[in-house]
Order: sequence, then structure tokens, then C-alpha cells
Amino acid sequence: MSQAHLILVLADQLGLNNPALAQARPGIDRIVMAEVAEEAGYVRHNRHKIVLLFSAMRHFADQLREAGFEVCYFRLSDGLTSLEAACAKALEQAPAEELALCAPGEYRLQAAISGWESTLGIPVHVHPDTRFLADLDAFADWAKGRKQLRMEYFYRDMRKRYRLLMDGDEPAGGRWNYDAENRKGWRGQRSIPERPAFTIDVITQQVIDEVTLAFPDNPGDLSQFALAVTHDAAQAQFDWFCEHALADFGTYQDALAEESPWLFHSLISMYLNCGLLSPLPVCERVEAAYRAGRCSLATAEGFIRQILGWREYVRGVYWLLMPEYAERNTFAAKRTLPAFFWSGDTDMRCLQRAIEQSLDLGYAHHIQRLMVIGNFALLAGLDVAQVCDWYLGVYVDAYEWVELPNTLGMALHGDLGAMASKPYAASGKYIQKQGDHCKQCRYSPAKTTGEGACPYNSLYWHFIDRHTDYLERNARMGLILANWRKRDATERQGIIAWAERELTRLVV
Ligand code: FAD
Ligand code: DLZ
Repeated sequence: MSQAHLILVLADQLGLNNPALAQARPGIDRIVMAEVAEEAGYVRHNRHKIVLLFSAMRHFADQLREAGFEVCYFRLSDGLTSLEAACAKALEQAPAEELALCAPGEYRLQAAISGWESTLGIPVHVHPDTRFLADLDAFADWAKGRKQLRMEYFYRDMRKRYRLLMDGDEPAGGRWNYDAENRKGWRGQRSIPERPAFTIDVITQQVIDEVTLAFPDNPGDLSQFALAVTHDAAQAQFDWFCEHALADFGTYQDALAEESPWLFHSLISMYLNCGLLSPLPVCERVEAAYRAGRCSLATAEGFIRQILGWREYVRGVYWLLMPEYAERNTFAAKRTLPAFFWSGDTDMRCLQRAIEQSLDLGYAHHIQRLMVIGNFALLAGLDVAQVCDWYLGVYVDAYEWVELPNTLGMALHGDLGAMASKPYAASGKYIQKQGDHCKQCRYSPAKTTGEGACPYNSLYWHFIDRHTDYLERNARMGLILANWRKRDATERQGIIAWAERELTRLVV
């Protein structure tokens, strides 16, 4: 019989579908899991994220033990600083023929692991991560020779491949994309269902106490912790979404609401990303809801596109273009991140609400991340690396494979257009159209300059003006540039001067 293997399970790989666990032999192979300072500290992680991962890891370790495995589990208080140190310690306790693990989700860790064979002195077998729907080699093949990568074409191939929302060879309903039906602004049209009551178990309470002590300066109001930490509990939260919120998901997908941080969103990204839920059953469940008449095609298509399309696509782009990707900065944006990103203390209501809930809960929905916070960072020319680090730390679902293309690429257009064909830049009027924050705001989206003018308005034109050379090369920006240029010179100068004043006041 061959010797024991040591299997390292990372905090975002918590499922029996982890390929490193697929051939694991109970009673022979050992599993190592570790809460370590290096992973918990490489950005200022939200405490909700740390509690979610540590508690889910401890629950999963128990599940593996029940399945007959020996699990070598290190807690943060054991003082091991890195995953490598944890593996070394586990090997000290009992030797192994090889170390196996599923490929990590971040380039930084992949690079570190490539040195472990020599430091640990045993072969290291890194299994490709098969928990996604698109294989990375297939994505690279798909991307090869294309002048521009576009999610829409990738997504159509994925729909055909997984036969999701297909009627024969045609997309259900005859169209691939129903986005146009999914853009309603929020005017309190519906009542937003209350999320079910949440109970904290003993393991999670202990983790909350430990994290509160160990990370006193990290964001996250743990009195509001309500995240599932087991597969069953994550499934129950998704079931609740399908029953109570899915039907309105599409219509209000792009809406911004004073009264709710999440409207009809699913709140499952954190579970998909750490292995408590799997993407295919989630998509199949939503298709079944549509086929049973429980949600519209526009809703089902909109939802499935996010997971089958965007989620897989951003991962493909990340691994295709790293590590050079992270160095990109299209607009040489380098203004220091304002202090209010860490406090929410700003009088721009939409931004205040979005940042506050991001810090307190580790959650903001897509339009808050893209069109409120990201849009502000883009228009104000905030340092792309500082913005990306903020996103990577603050959100409970953030790992670089998904955070970086979304932040650097989609929100900041900092990746030279690899992710999005044009910058998602918008003025205050867009924010007003999508929701009801402006009514509570001291600024008016109807004004561009002068006391009480919404800062997004002048900053929008400042952005257009300072990047004319770049934007001119993009046919989709033609109309906006023409709009800007047809204003008379004095008006333009006035807007730019006001925007400069706002930048000095708000940013530096
Ligand atoms: P829903 O709105 O209910 O959508 C359903 C699911 O679709 C999500 O759970 C998610 O898995 C997937 N999804 C939707 N949009 C995207 C997308 N653009 N990329 C990848 N998956 C998507 N998502 C993360 O998972 N981690 C991140 O770190 C992250 N950072 C982001 C940063 C920025 C600047 C932007 C604009 C978006 C980011 N997103 C990220 C994508 C998206 O905002 C979140 O997935 C979503 O808000 C999570 O909430 P939800 O589960 O309620 O999503
Ligand atoms: C995010 C995170 C945190 C906060 N802590 C740990 C940890 O203590 N142990 C661990 O195995 N993983 C942790 N993670 C997740 C890793 O950072 C993640 O595996 C990599 O970022 C790759 O996606």
C-alpha cells in the first residue's frame, strides 16, 4: 500500500467536490486545515469574512472527521503564521509521501506554493480546480486569437454547453439576453421580504469572540452576523431566496434602495466562493423555477448569466492575464483613497449607505459596488491598487480571482478594456434614476456646479475631459464626447473648475 498523503484544504475550498479530496482515503490520508495570520492579514479583511471562513472550516473539519478522516486543524491561537508553516508542522507530526491540494484562487498563493516542494521536501500535487464550470485551458483556447474578449459570446457558448435555458438549439424565448427588462429603479414598488431569523451556534459564537479579540481594527459589525457556515445552512438560505425573492430579482437587479442593503439579491456569492454551494445546481434550480412558472424568463436569464456567464468569465480573464493584469492602470489613477472609505463618513447619501453597509456587513450588491462606490473611485481617479485592496478586504465574497477583474476591470476600467468595452462612468442622474437615495441627500443630481450640486455630476465631466484622448478611440463614447464639446468653453471651464474644487474637498 502506498504511503499516506497530506491534503491541504484552504478556507475557500470547503466541499467534498474539492478535487484534492476526491481520491482521499479515510484512515490513510491526513487532512490539514489552518487558520493563519498571513491569510487573515494580507488585506484588512472584514470580520464577517474571517468569522465565516474560520467557522465554516471548523464545521467542515468535523464533517471530515465524521467521514473517517484524521484532520490536523490549527487555530489562529496556535500561532502558525502561514499555510506553509502549517503543512510543515503537520508533516513534523507524521510524514507523508506527498502534499496534495486544489489550486488556490489567488496568484499570490499559487506563486508561494510553487516553492513548497523544495522547502517542505516532498512532492506537491496541485489539482486543477474543477469546482467551476469553465476549465481554464478551455477558456484560454476560447480567448486565443480574439481581438477583444466579450462575456456575451462566452456566455452563449456556456448556455449551449450546459444546456441551460435552451429550447433545442435555440435560447429559451428566442433571445440570449433579457437585460433590458431588468433595469427598473427603486421607488418602493414592492415590499422587500424580511430575511429569516438567524441563530448562531456554539462554534460560530466562539469564533466571533476570538475574531473580535484578534482583529480589533478590522471592519465588520459582528452583532449583525447572519452568514451560513455549513452546506445545509447555505442551501437553506438559497432555498429561501428562491421562494421569497427570486421572482423580483430581475426587475430590481439594478435598483438602489434606502430601506434595504440587498433588495431581492440572493446573497450567495460568499457561499459559492468558499465551496458551501456549487454553481451548477444553483443555476439548474433557477431554471426549474422558470419552467414551473415561478419566475419570469428575464429573471431566470439575468440570474443565470451572472453565475454561468460573469462569474466564470472573470475567473477566466484573471488566470489568462495574471500577473501582468494586476499592474495595469489605464488612466494612471493615483489619488489616495479618502478616509471615508473606512468610516462611511461622507454626506453623499448613496456613497455613505453603500460604504457603511460594506464595512458593517461585508456586503453590497452589484450596482452599489459598480455604480456608486466604483463609479466614484473611477471619476475621482483614486489609486487603483488602493481601491482593489479595499474591495478585496471589505467584502465577504472577495478573493482576487473574482475581485480584481470586477474592480480593476469592470469598475475602474483600469485593465485597458480587457473586461469592459467602455468605462462604466455615470453622473448623479443615473443614481437618481435607479433609486431613492437622492431624496435623502443634501446634494441635487439636477445641479452640476454651485453649492448643493451632486459631486458625481462635475466629476463625471472632469473624467470625460481629462481622458478625452483615450475615450476618443472608443466609438461607444462618441456621443458623450460630442455632448461635452458642444457646450461653450466658459461652461466647460466652470464645470472643470468646480470639479477641481470638489476633488480637493472630497479626496485630497
Ligand atoms: P446576486 O446579485 O444575487 O447575483 C447572483 C450571483 O451571481 C452572485 O452570488 C455571484 O456569484 C454572481 N455574480 C454576479 N455578478 C458577478 C460578477 N460581476 N462577477 C462574478 N460573479 C458575479 N463578486 C464576488 O463574488 N466577489 C467579489 O469580490 C466581487 N467584487 C466585485 C467588485 C466590484 C467593483 C463589482 C462591480 C462587482 C464585484 N462582484 C464580486 C460581483 C457582484 O457584485 C457580486 O457577486 C454580488 O454583488 C454578490 O451578491 P449576491 O450574491 O447577492 O449576488
Ligand atoms: C481569506 C482567508 C482568510 C481570511 N483566512 C484564511 C486562513 O486562515 N486559512 C486559509 O486556508 N485560508 C484563508 N483565507 C482564504 C485564502 O486566503 C484563499 O484560499 C486564498 O486567498 C486563495 O483564494
